[in-house]
Amino acid sequence: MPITPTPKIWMNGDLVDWDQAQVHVLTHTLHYGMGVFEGIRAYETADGPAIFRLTEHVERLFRSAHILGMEIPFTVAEIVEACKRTVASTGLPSCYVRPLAYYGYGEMGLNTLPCRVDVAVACWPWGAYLGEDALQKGVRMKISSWTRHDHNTMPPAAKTVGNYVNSSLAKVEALKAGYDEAIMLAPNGLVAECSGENIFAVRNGIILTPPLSAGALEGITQHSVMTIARDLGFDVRVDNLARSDLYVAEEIFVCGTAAEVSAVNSVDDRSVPCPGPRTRAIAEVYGRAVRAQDPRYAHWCELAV
Ligand code: PPE
Repeated sequence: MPITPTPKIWMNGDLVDWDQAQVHVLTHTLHYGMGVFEGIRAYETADGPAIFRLTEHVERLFRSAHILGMEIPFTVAEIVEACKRTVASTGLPSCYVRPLAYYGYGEMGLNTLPCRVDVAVACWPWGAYLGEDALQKGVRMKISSWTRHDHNTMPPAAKTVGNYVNSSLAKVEALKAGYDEAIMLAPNGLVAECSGENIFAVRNGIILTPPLSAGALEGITQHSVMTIARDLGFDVRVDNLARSDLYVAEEIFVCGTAAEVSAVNSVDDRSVPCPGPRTRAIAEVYGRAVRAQDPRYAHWCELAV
C-alpha cells in the first residue's frame, strides 16, 4: 500500500520534516531486525482526531522492548505525547500512527548491549487494510505453509520488526495463491493468528480466540472486540482452535488496528457463513467505539490535542 507523505515525523524528541526523517544504511535494526513497533489508528471525531487506545499501544511497545531487553530512552508518557504531537501536526482528521524503536547507527554485530535506541513516530493516511468490502464480502483465507515461530525461536508476543519476516512470507504466499490473507499455525498445529490480525471463530455459539501461548500477539483490537462482544451478551472465550474448528466454524472474523473487524468468507476454499450476525454486530459497535460515538467506550479514545 503506497504511503502518502504527511508534513512531519517525530524523531528522538523533535518533529522533523517528512523528507528529513532518514537513517544511515548501517542502522543496526536494518540489518538484524531487533526493533519494536506499534500500529495505532486515529479516528475523526467532532472534537478532532482521537487516537484509539493510545496509551495501551504505547505500553505494549514498552512490553515488546522489555521482551527484547531493549531500553527505550523515553517514558510511556513521552511517547504518548509524541504520538499526539505527530498526529496533530499532520492536520489530518484521521490517520495511522506508527511508533518504532530501533537500534540506531554506531554499532555493528549481534551484541545489542552497546547500541543506541532511537525512536520515531510517523503518521500517514491508511485505508481499509483488507479491502473496503472486507466486512460485507469477507476475505478468503489460506492456512499458511509457514509456521508461526515458537516462543523459544522468536517471541510472538512481542511486536518486533524481525517477527514480520514470518508474517510477510505468509502474506505474499497467500496473495500469490489468490487468497487475501494467511492464517498461521503454531508449531504444535494449533491456530495462532493471521499475518497481521488476530482471529476469532464461532463454534457451537461460542466466540473463541487463541491465547498468547498459542503464538498470538495480545491484540488490542482483540481485547476491544472481546469487551464489546461480552457487552452484546455473547459468550466469548480465549481458547485454542484447531484447523478443523475453522473449517466448520459458524462464523470467522479477523481483527487488528489496520484491518479493524473483517469477516472471513472461506478458509482453504471451505466456505464459512459471512458476514455472520455476531461479526456484523461486533463490527458495528467497534466502528462507533473507535469514533468516540459510544459512551461505554469513550475512555478508549484519546484526543490528539
Ligand atoms: N497479530 C499480528 C501479527 C499483527 O501484526 C497485528 C496488528 C495484530 C495481531 C492485531 O493487533 P492490534 O492492532 O493490537 O489489534 N497488525 C498491524 C499491521 C501490521 C502492518 O504493518 O501491516 C496493525 O493492525 O496495525
